Amino acid sequence: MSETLATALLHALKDRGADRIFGIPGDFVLPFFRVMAESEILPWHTLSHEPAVGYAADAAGRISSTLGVAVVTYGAGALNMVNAVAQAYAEKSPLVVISGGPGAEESALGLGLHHQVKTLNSQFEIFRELTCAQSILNDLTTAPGEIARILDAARSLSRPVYIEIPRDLVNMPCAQVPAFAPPPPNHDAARACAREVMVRLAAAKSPAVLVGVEARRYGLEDKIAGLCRKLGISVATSFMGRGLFVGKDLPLMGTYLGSAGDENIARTIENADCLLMLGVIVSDTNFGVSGRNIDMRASIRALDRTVVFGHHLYPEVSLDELIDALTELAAPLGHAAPRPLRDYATGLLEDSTPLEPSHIAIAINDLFRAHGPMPIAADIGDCLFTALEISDTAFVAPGYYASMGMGVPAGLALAAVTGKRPIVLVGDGAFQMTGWEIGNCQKYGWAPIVIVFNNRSWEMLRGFQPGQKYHDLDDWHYADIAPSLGGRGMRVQTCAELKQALDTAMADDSVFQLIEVMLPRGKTSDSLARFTHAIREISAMKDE
Ligand code: S1T
Ligand code: MG
Repeated sequence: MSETLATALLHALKDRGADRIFGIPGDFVLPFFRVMAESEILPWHTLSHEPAVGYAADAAGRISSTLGVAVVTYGAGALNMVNAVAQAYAEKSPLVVISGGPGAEESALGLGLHHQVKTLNSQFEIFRELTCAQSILNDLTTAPGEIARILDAARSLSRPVYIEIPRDLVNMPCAQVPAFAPPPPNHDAARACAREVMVRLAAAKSPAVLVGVEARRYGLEDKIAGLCRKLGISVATSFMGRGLFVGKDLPLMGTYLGSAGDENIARTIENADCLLMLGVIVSDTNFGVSGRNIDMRASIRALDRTVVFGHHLYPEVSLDELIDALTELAAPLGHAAPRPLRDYATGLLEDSTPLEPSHIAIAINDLFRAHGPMPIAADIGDCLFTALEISDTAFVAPGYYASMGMGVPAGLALAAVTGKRPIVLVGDGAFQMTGWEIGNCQKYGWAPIVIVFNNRSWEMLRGFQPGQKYHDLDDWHYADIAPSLGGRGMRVQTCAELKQALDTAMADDSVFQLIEVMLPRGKTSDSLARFTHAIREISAMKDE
């Protein structure tokens, strides 16, 4: 099949599992955008602002353990997406950034080009800091190999990558891109490593397993569930790992959130005398509120293709290979059956009780009981902590880099990728950033249920720093805006009104449903209250 540079890139994305593209055109990327649209190699969606394009493409990759793809123009487009790509890097999401770029002739004019920053290479240099591999495809003979190198890095390292495609080469003939070539297996090292892990687990009195985002990024949830069943020891997910193992046969304890979360889980993880961490990002949000510092020397950390034991490590052992080698060796470790799952509150009273955040979690738990679980996208803010009180379901949220604005775009991506109706949990502050993207639902027939936690505040910040007026936001009446964006809006104040609004929303999947939940300033979910209390305790101890 004769390829052009554009079709070779699009076919290579599809061959490596990319499911769709999110983008916004601009003159430097119009030639590529046209091929993307007319070739129909991958479905594509345009949104309204590049931060949302980055968030949606990132979420599309996360929810299906594959590559997310964002296509933007040079300068104003790509640089508008820097924060979303940074988030993808920090949270190990394999987001492919494709930016149009200036052609050879115009680059040689010696004029400053529109959308150019300092030099024509500035954008490339900026993205070098946010990605694990980068290339400007300005040589058609090397382009196929370059595309393979970049996309394979995204797949293997599960980090964002950057490709700049000069607009004058888009339709030039180009050879096919070689098929995905994963790094060569390292079976001996994986087996040696697995033997050492098993020796340590068998010698431990209270071993435990903590699972993080790499389990999803590399599609290993089934394998890890099978390993944990064989070992028969307690398993929890990290905060970032919320939403893993949904529907899998695994006695999962729940999400570890230190002293801000379930104390059973905190005790099991923090007192483990051998903690096996599989794909866990060692970050402050995953461990920052630990009741006691987890002794990392007694832990085994498999992340970023390296397995670290205290003071020595096994390099170049993929999580996949380690799990396979462990599963071969694993046998029951003779511990008591892992503790059962936490049960989640249900039975919201349909009365005139004024709403508080935790009521939203109960109402959604009731909804899932009646209609089955729905995928959830959560933004940053109390909505993310409220989500910890919701029963397990497919879940996407920026729990580490913690940029606001991902909730609604991620919800659109969940609708597009899963074909299921998602629930979006978003605070009023975050909704003011990217909430308007729900106006794009009508052209794609998406009908998320968007729950806006309207506390007229940047409430999470008020918890860290009480008493400042700048945490107050005005009441923008978001429900009233919904119809002009193509959906339905309902504003609720009481538990009965919330229940009614959710029933109404479930009954109409023809358009998006925005439920604006009025919440008092100063009142947060139980989970966030524990989190900010723990943060204040820890900083108070440091000040002593
Ligand atoms: N800007 C962006 C893009 N991301 C952020 N995380 C912040 C600023 C800082 C920040 C928070 S939480 C928060 C801000 C501004 C307030 C969120 O307000 P809202 O969405 O209404 O949620 P809630 O009222 O439930 O807090 C984190 C700590 O960095
Ligand atoms: Mg708020």
